[in-house]
Amino acid sequence: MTSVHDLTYDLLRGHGVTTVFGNPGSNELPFLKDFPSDFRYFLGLHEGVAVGMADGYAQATGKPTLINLHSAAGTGNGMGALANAWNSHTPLIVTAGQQTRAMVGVEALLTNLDSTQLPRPLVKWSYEPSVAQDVPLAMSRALHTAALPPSGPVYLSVPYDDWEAEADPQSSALINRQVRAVGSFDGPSLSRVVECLNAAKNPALLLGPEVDACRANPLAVRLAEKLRTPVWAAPSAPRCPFPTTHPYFRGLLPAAIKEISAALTGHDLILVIGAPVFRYHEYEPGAYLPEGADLVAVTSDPQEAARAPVGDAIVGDIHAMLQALADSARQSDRPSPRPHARPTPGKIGPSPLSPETVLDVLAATAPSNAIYMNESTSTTNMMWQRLPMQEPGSYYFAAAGGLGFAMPAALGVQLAEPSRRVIAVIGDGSANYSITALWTAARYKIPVVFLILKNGTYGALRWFAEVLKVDDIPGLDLPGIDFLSLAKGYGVEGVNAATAEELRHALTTALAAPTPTLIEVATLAEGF
Ligand code: TZD
Ligand code: CA
Repeated sequence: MTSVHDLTYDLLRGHGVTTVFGNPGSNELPFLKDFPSDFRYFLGLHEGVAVGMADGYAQATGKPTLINLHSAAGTGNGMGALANAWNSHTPLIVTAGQQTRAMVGVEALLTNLDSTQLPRPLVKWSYEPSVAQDVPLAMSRALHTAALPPSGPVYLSVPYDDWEAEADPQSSALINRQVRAVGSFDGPSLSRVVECLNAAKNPALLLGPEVDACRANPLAVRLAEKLRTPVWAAPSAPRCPFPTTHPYFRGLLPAAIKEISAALTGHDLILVIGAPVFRYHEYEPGAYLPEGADLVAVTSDPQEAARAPVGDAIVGDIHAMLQALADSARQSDRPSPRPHARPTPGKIGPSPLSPETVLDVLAATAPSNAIYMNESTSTTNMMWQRLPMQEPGSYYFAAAGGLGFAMPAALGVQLAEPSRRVIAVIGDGSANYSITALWTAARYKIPVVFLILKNGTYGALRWFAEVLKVDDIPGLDLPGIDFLSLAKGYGVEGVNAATAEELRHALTTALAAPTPTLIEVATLAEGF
């Protein structure tokens, strides 16, 4: 006989899902038993780390990724990270062990009460099989559902006695099933967009994370060069869809209604690809679009299309639609957009360094194909301006703004991209939400460089307090955190860099090392 356990592993193997991120408990041991030697398990010491690692891994590979968490409490600890995964359309299969069926009714310890409700609304689908023989079908459905557009997390709760049950022999048909979504423009909708582009006097291109997620960045460059339009990254973009070094690139759009209109003034057509319209943050009411502008959005997400307050939208496969647009757009003969002014270099003064200087040193020292994880909240704009991000998959940021993403996601991205170097730029506040990621980095020798910008405060919240015109906020300062001791405690090499020269040296050494390094650098709490 084949057990539900073995058949499920065969199914996962058949889908190429042989990497598991998790944190186990007693309910999960029957799933993890006899762990096959061709599978890898990465232990996170907190569920936010397990989900964050899986999020990074899934985003960088573009493939559904399996997470195994402990019942209700484990799921709860992972929910903050799940908010980010939901917003970035990350295909995650979050599994959690349920109590054994015979004891769910009496609510024994570790029963996951209303298990399918728990992760909502941050999952596309949530399920607990009614009988053990349904587990392989449920896992198969989870794999396909997570991957189908718009991709996203799903949740599967499995009573632990199900794993040793006998599988339905017919379930083996699931192993090789393929499910695909196709969908580009039909003729009329493509012609309409192309006609709008041809008729526009001064179009603008706004690109979102989905362009990077399907590695369509070179197509975006082709389209922009044909149209000769300036290009912005969509507000709050958690990935980098266009080379930041390209002369047409204008940077990250602000995330306020009024400021977006101001930045786009003068454009009569705004083409948005692979982003919601828009991911706003600070509230500054105003017109959604500049006077006289039309907007067309292309997205894989029907909800994003439906909820946009302005413009038309077309839902389909981003890569296919961008390809069609790049092929069909007419080569414009308008003058090329003027190259965007480069930021002035940060002043190299004594310690503490300005964040601009830190980023300039980083840009000058890191390899050109480095991958940057950003969780330094007050320096996000500076990163878009100063870091050369040229290849697809060069930048990741928490898509829901939930802190605790970048340190573990850095590990997942580094595992997915062993030939590139991952540098996580982390604020001294953000570093604490998933600090145990350091242990996982050391344990599995994942050579991420963690660059901690220590300005002693929640800098972005100080800025936001000014936006909201509120004073006397308690709890915004963070004195007295010693990141070198934390690094030591978790087994990671830690080094302090006080000057630009020390930072350059520390980065060079860290980037040559086969193991992780934490670099702590004191920075000025200003510049935003
Ligand atoms: N908790 C979680 C899970 N996510 C959040 N986004 C916040 C709290 C609120 N928050 C922000 O949105 S930014 C920020 C907080 C606490 C400050 C982060 O401080 P930092 O970076 O030191 O990491 P800066 O550069 O000093 O802002
Ligand atoms: Ca800080």
